[in-house]
Amino acid sequence: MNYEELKIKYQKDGYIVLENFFDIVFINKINKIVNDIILNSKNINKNNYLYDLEDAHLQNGIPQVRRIKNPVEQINELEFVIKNKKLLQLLKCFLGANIRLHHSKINMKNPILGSSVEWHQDWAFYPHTNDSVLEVGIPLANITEENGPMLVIPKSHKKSIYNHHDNGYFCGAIKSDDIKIIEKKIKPLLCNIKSITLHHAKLVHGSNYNKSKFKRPLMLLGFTAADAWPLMGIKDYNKFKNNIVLGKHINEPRLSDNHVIMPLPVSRNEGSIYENHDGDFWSIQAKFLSNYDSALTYSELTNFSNLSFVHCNSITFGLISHTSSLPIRNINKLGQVHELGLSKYFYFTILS
Ligand SMILES: O=C(O)CCC(=O)C(=O)O
Repeated sequence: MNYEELKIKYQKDGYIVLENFFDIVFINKINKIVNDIILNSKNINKNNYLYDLEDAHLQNGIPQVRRIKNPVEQINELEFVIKNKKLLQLLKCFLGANIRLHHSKINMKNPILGSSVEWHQDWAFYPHTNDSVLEVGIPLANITEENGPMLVIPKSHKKSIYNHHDNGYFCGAIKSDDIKIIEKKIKPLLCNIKSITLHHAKLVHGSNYNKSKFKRPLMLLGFTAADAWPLMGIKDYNKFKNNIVLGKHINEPRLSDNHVIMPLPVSRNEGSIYENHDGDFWSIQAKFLSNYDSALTYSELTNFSNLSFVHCNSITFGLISHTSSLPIRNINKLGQVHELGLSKYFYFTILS
């Protein structure tokens, strides 16, 4: 397919995947720099301007970086990525002759721990005066079903702009009631290293946690047409001007008819998309045992406990409801796990 045909596909579906776009030398160069950034995270123990850390960071001395923030803007050696001629040529076809870098990030998605990303539209985070806004994905490893590929809802960029608020505050995630309707047509963006993905800022997307033994680093670069101006304003005008990667700065924003819900007021615990949900959560698992005389054991429940308290954020209470009349063995080793077994029901029955 030539770029014009790809553009038609992108306009129709809201995303495209291009296999073998870069050569391996280009990707290896990025990976070498990224590995050094990860190694340097050994010196820090809380989130800062560059690092968004998993809760398990430095447990057993192992760095667990969730996201590298604005790497291209902050690490000079990575500038070559946004200067790549082939990439700029492709973007020119999609966004026109004048293009601005909006942001960059690398989501590391480490084995087992790598966090999921809730369903969202990038447009909800950074609405602009027009929707010539997209994000490029550069996988820094092969992306498979198991390691938490980005999931997209094809054609959703042409439908609604969803509310990304929780209790009146912007939380960066679509409400679960809305998701029940849109989640039906999920498409995982599986691709090999050297590929590139493009998705429209209004496309609904998210991703699961990494179930594999392999990390899934994904570099994401947000670009806009230079005449798309951010509705949330410009903090640093010089930086805004300097972020032009192709063509020239344009001081006359193009206005187009778009539905916008402002990402305001900001979340009370302002942080990345991984952290913005307010309040805390419970995790619940129901276990049916045909023999109610056999007790559930610690080893049968370690996955539940790990997923709840190591992998997820903000889960404060884990509940196992089961059909054994005996208590769970060694439940105290499972963290904040509590049980509601048959003995409790018998107790309620006798009392009532
Ligand atoms: O890392 C992913 O799989 C999804 C990334 C994403 O949508 C985001 O960071 O906004």
